[in-house]
Amino acid sequence: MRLSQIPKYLLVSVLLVVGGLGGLVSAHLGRAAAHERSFTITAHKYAYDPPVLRVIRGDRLHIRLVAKDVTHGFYLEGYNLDAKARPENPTFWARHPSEQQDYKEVEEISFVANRTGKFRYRCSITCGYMHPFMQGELIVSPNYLYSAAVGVALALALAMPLIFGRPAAGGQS
Ligand SMILES: [Cu+2]
Repeated sequence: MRLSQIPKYLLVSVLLVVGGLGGLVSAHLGRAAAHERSFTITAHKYAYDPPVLRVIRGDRLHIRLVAKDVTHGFYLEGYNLDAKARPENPTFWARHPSEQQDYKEVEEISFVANRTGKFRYRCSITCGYMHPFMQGELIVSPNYLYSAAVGVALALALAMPLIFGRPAAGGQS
C-alpha cells in the first residue's frame, strides 16, 4: 500500500463524518431557533398562573401578562425585564430596568431565552399583604444536542492536524 493512499482514505472518512455531523448540527440548530413559545401569565393575589415556565435555551418566548384583580408586576430576574398589568386591560406595560426606561405599552414581551438556569419572576407592584411571596420561576434547560454536537466538532477540529500531520512528519520513501 502506498503512503499517499492513507491520507486520502483518512481525508474522505473525516470529511464524511464532519459533513454528517455538520448536517445534524444545522438541523438541530435550525429547530431550536424556530421554537416559538407563547405564554399567557395570569397574575392574581398572590400567585402567577402558570407558576413555572419551562423552555429550552434558544426558544423565543412571547409572554402576555394579564392581571385578574388588581395591578400586578412581573419582574424577571436574569433577563432584565419588568412589566405591569392592570385588570381588564388587553395590553400591559414593560421596560428593561437596567436602561432606566419608562414603561412602554405592549401587547407582549418577546425575547430569546439565551441563558440557562432558573430565573425567578416576582411581583414588582405592591399588591397586598402577601405581595413579597408572589413569585414564579422560568426554567431554561440547556440544549444538550447542540452542546454535544459543538463538542464533537471541536474535538474533530483539534484532531485534524494530528490526522493530516502524520504522513508529513513520519515521511518515508
Ligand atoms: Cu403583586
